[in-house]
Amino acid sequence: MSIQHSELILNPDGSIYHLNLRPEHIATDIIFVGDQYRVDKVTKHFDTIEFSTQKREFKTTTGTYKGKRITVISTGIGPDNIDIVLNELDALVNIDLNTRKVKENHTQLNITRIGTSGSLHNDIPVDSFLLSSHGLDLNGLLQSYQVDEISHPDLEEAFIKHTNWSTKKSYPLIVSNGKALEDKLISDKVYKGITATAGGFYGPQGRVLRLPLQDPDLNKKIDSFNYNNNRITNLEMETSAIYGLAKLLGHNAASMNAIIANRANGTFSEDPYKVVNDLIVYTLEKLVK
Ligand code: R1P
Repeated sequence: MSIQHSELILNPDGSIYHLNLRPEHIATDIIFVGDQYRVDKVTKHFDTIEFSTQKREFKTTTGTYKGKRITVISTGIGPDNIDIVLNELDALVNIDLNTRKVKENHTQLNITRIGTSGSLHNDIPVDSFLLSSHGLDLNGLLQSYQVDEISHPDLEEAFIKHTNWSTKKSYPLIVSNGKALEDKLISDKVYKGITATAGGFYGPQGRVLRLPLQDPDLNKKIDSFNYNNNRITNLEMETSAIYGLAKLLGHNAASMNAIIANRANGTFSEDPYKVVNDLIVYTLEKLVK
């Protein structure tokens, strides 16, 4: 069955709607960054650049690092953008854009996020690196899909009980990373834990400026959650969406976090650009090993 023009939208040049990309523009190894200006901070390390484009917040550059073809793409902020980026990247490799039919042979992408994040624990300090073992979906995006096969019911139920999670909020789905990519990226320099992914920066991450929170104690409860030595280490805004959609679409994903804030002791990195640049170099080196 071919996919309708209203569902799979192409631009006049045949590129996919939001990303402005055609299949030949992307590698199978992909790095996601949030900030569009971070794309150049990754690709400045490349040996060659073959292609670059930008539409809205989605800037894409493809080139090689130590001979390996890699695409770097900025996703902007939040899980809603991840829905666009992952579905469109998958369409570029797994749907024939001419016939609009799903290809018989599946292509797997390796997707590594290099992002910033806030630690929830005193013992995970600012300026450290953290790899997300799982994404905890606090934002509800994944509930639009059939997620039973990728969920972790025991962990999720324990989290709901521990936090007295409001039934008015979406179900907190927990999704694991792509193990093959974790094995490539992990080392004793990197903390590991469950990353909670919020759908906003202020209230959804427990920050109060002028608006009172539905549950003012939620961050403390998240901090004290421990189930069979699984603890929730950090908060950001993309990882669960990346992990969930990658799993559902058959791709490998890992999220690397530069810890720039510590929400437990109120500290913020004195040089957040340095830890991000260090994480970029670390991740590129691991990807080519
Ligand atoms: C919020 O300031 C943004 O920073 C974090 C959050 O996930 C959110 O996207 O990551 P990035 O620095 O990768 O964008």
